[in-house]
This record gives sequence, C-alpha cells and structure tokens, in this order.
Amino acid sequence: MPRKIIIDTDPGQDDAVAILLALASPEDITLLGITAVAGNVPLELTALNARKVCEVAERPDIKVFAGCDRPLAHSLVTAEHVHGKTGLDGPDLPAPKMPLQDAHAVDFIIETLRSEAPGTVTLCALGPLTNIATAFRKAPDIAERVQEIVLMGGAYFEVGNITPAAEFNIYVDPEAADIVFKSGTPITVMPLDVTHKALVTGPRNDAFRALGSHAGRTVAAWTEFFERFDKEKYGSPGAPLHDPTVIAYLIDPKLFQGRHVNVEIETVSELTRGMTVADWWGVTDRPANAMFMGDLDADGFFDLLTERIGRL
Ligand SMILES: [Ca+2]
Repeated sequence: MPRKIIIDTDPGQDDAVAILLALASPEDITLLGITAVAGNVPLELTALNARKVCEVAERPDIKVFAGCDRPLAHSLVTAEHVHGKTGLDGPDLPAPKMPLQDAHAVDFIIETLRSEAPGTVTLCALGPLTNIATAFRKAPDIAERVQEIVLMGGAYFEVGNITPAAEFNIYVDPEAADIVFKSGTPITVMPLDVTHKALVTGPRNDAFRALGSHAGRTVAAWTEFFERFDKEKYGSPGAPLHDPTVIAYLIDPKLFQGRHVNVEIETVSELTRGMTVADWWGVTDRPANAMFMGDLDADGFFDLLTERIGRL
C-alpha cells in the first residue's frame, strides 16, 4: 500500500527534486497535496514554484495550497543567496497554468488529518515548520492522528549552515519547530549530518542530464545552479541535495541510519537560536522524541533518485 503524504515545502531547487521523486513513485507514495510555506523565498514565490514543479511532472491535478507567510514569532529570513531570486533559479520554466487552491494550507492539513483514518497520513516537511505548528495549535486533536512527520532540518555534528549553530529550516522558525518536537508525534529527522553526504557531484549531475527528458534536464539545471554556492562556501565536490532525503526515506528507509534520541530546540539564546540539541550520546534522562538520522548510503540514494526521475 502506498503511503499517503502531504508535502509541506518552500521550493527551493532541492524541494523541487523531492516533489518530483514523490510524483515519480506512485507504488510507494500517494501525494494528497502540497502546502507551501514561506522560507527560502517569500510565500508568493514558494506557492508559485510548487505549481511549476508539478507541471514539470505533467501533474496539474495536484492540489497546491498557500500557507503561512511568516514565522510564528519573528520576521522571515530568506535564502536567495543560495536559491536565487525566484527560489527556483536555473532552468527557464513557464508560469504555471494550474490554479492555487482557495483553502489555506493549515486548514487543508487539519481537514485531511481529520478525514483520513488515524495513523495513515505522513507529513513531509521540507521547509520551516510554521504551517504544521500552526495546524497543531489550531487543532490539537490532529497531532495524534499523524502517522509520522519526516522532516529535513537541524544538525548535530555538522552544526549549522545559516548561523554557526543552526540549520536554516529550524532557524527560520524555532518556535514552530519547538511545538512540533514537543507534539508527541513520531518524528524522523534528516539533519545536515545526512544531507551533507548527499552531494550532487559532477557525474551524478551528468546522470540526471543524460536521462534526456525534460524532467532530467530540469533537475540537472537546478542542481547545477545551487552547487555554485556550496562549492564556494564549503569547498565540497557538489551541492547537498537536502530535501529529497525525506522522500527517499519513505521509499527505502534502509538507505539511512540514525538513533532514536531526545531533540530539543533552542529558542531563547541569541547565539544559538534554532539549534537542534540532539542527545546523540544519551547523556540526559530526557525521553527520546525523534529518530535522528546520521548517515546515508549516498550511491544508493542517487541510484534511486536517478531511476525514479527517469520515469517522468
Ligand atoms: Ca526546503
């Protein structure tokens, strides 16, 4: 049985590849809808970009909802320095023809979790956790109906990418992350410790382009765009493809290894705001609340991704 999911996202080239991976995998995943959130770029652009991506996959039937346009407690921090002015710089894509749904993303999340059987809907969070936290605040009954939250965010050994201590998604809305990590819902985390091993090297980028399809060329152009930034910043051989790890985990969890540990979110300290304090070594008595991943089979991940994108 395919897993029913909602993708909550701020596209973002790596979000875009994650959406394509989900749409290319109907035997594993049923995509109930996409909820856009402000993050890499403002909401207006993430809601637009999500629809552009659906049209790359020739899936204008997918429902896309716009959600929260700012974090719960602070002003929005964006990442045009990584993703470009549109958030999806790289290939030239036409303006989407498919509509944005009228309902608010938060209401869609609430209504879907109430109408589907308990424990059958997974939330895949690829951006700041504002939409999901807002849904949990507005409708506390839904948290226990979620099968699992699989999210890209945080870091432990890799520490931070937007501040010395914090990863971007958690840093943008730590108050939202705090609500989610305290919700009691089963959580699986793909931190920088994992995603910094999912590097799009030259040969991996070539493999996307060699698919010869519109989707393959588009993925290659996206990853080529944002790898300039990472190569310069980290001196790494390619850009980390953060968000597709979330979808790959649903398809083949054996690609990942981690520990079930306690994770707390720093919301107060000016210096380390947005840090995911993961008790990796079990030095506290705080109860485990998340499966915190630490390693992935990078070749297996890219083999899966290339094979699936090749279907589109
Ligand atoms: Ca993202």
